[in-house]
Formats: sequence, structure tokens, C-alpha cells
Amino acid sequence: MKITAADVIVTSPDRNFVTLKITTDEGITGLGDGTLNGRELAVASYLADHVVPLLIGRDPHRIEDTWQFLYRSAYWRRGPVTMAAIAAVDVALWDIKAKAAGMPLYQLLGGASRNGIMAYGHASGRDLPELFDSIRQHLEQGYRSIRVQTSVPGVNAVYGVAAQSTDGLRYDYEPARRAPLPAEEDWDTRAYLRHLPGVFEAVRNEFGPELPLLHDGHHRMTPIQAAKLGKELEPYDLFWLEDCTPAENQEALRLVRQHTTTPLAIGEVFNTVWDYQTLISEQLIDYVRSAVTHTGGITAMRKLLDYAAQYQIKSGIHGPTDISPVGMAAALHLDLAIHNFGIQEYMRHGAATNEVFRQSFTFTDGYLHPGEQPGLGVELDEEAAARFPYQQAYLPFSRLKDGTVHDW
Ligand code: EZ4
Ligand code: CO
Repeated sequence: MKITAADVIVTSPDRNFVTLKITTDEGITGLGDGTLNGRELAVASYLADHVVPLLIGRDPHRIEDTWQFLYRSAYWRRGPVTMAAIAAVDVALWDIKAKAAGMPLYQLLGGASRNGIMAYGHASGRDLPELFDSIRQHLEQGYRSIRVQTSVPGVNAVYGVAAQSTDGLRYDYEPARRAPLPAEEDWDTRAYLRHLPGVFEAVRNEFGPELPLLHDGHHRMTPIQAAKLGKELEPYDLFWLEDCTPAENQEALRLVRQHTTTPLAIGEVFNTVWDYQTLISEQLIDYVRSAVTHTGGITAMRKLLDYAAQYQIKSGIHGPTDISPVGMAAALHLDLAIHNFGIQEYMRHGAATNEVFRQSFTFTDGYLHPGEQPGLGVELDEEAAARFPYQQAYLPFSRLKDGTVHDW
């Protein structure tokens, strides 16, 4: 088999997505996701200008060789743009291989290790009544694990609180905003640390001890602040505390870990196994948060998660709406196959996105399943995609009260 064409499709049904479609001389096509929220066109250019010419004529079955060739022949290593581009190629090749085999992709990864994939959704509210309503809504939609984010008194706009975005410019449920400039949000870590434990106490009192609860700190704390929060949240038995510090400094997690038994999840902004080397080998985290889309695809994620498994660290694959249905499908096939599965993040895409990307996955009683179609089980309707051209959009950023830029 030979690759005869590779097309980069940028579409913006509910938000921007970058999709790579690889075509072969046997008529089999494959899809890969290269969406990098707020920097989409950089990946589109990396693919169209620098990678597509290298793919034509290659044997699509040589997935490992193509991965190593793209990683090593570029000379410049790692980084979110490069690794998203490699991921798009890698996932498209796995899609082709599985279609050629006539099997759903998870079968090629070793077959199912479980019946379904436990997923968590994003509940949020500006106050407790709104938060409780949001949790109830998620339970009604079938979620059996819930991420809890709330506003903080004295802070106007906080990451993860859907109801506060009333400007009409934001994507549903997501922070990116269609506008020529990023939105400015404010932040006060001490106010957040005072407020959050009480919120979790109230949620536990209302919903009982069994419901798995998660929280995302979104990189905003120092190590000692994160240690304090982890310790104070212990009575509420979190499933995980995510991104408690900006973890480029992996050693910082030693300090957090010394002080708390709250499970820690890190890595949605990481893109290679090297970003986790200390975190995994010193057992400083409990869950790997990478996205298949941002970490070099299935080939690289499988190795990363196998490495994590040696240290009893589990998967918690990133699955916000800025991962396209193609990237989500890739995550679901991997989730089903690996032994050290932990949980899968699952936000819902909007109706327009579901029209552009036809999907075969199911969500039943809290569990996702990728379905039994050969390949990933996702088809791209290119005519529908063309009706939604790219729109400039940015993630917000934060400033402290005195105007200092803070981690968002
Ligand atoms: O802010 O995907 O855990 N989920 C998250 C996401 C990220 C966005 C950034 O593009 O932190 O909501
Ligand atoms: Co996160």
C-alpha cells in the first residue's frame, strides 16, 4: 500500500479543529487530529508545508518507522506544534491499518481489557445552588464521575465555570473565545485556597461519599500552596487534584507529594515522555493527563502509559472539546486496550461538530465505548466541514490584582 495524498482540513463547526486525512492507493483513508487550541494554524502549516510532502509514496503500514522518521529527521525535537503534527499522522496511519485489517483499532492494540471506559464530566457553578444543579444535570446525562469547579468570592472570572461566560463569544463549555484578542481574567490564589475546601465539604454532604469527584487547579499554585490544598481536601476523598502547579519543574512535585495523600494528575500541556521522567520514576503523580493529540499519537502514548504502568500510575487522558472527535476516538481505543486505565475526560461536542465528524462511540451509564467499526470509527463530512471556515480564537489569560500576569 502507498500513501497517494494527505490533506489538512481546518474547520470551525463549534470551534477550530485541524484534521489530517491520508489517502492510499487502495482507496483506504485515515483521519488524524492535530488541533492545538488557540494555535491551530501553526500545526496546519507544519503539516501542509513540511510533513505532507514527506508522506507521499510511503507505506502507511510502517507506523513506527514513520513516527521515528518524523521525530528524528526534523532535528528540532518535542514541543506542542511538532508533537501534535506527528500525532495527526500517527493516528491517521493507525486508522488505515485497522481499516485494512477490518477491525476496530482497539483490537490491534491488544483487544479490550474492560467492558467500558469510565468518563468524567465538567460540573461548575458560580455558587453552591448553581453547582449542585450542574452536578445533578451531569448525573442525569449519565455521568458517574464529576469534576467540580466554582467561582471564588472576589474573583470575577475563574477557569472552568461555564455560567460566568455571558459575552456570547465563547465556545460552549470551553474557555477559548472567538475574538481577535484573548479575554483577560483575574486571579487570587489565597482567596481560592480559603474557598475551595468548603465547596467540597458541601458537595460531599449533598451527594454522599461514593461519587468520584475531581478538581483542576490549572497550574496556579506554588508547590507549598498546592501541598496545603491537597492536605485540606483529604477529608473529601478526591479522585484527583489536577495540575496543582505549573509542572515544567517536575522536582516541585516532591514537595507537594511529601505533604498530601490526595491523588495527583498532571500533563495535559506536556507532549513527550521526557516531560514525565521524574514525575513517573519517583512516583510523584497518580495519573497521566496527556492527550493522544498533543503527545505524538497512539504510538507515543502507548509507550508513555506502559512506562507509567511500571509505577502503578494510571491513565487520565485529556478529553476537552478542543480534542476533535478523531482525537477522542483515538483516546477511547487506547483506553479500552491498556491495562492501567484510570479515567477518561469527556466533554460533549456541539451539534455542528457532530455533523462534521460522524462518530460510532457510545456513552451508557457512565461508560464510553469506541464501537466496533473498522478503524477509529469516525468519518469526516468534508462538505459540512467546508461550511465552517476557521475563526480566530484565543484562550484567556490571567492577571493578579496588581496587574501581574499569572498562569492561566
Ligand atoms: O483548559 O483544553 O482539564 N481540562 C482542561 C481544559 C483546558 C483546555 C485548554 O485548551 O484543563 O479545559
Ligand atoms: Co485540565
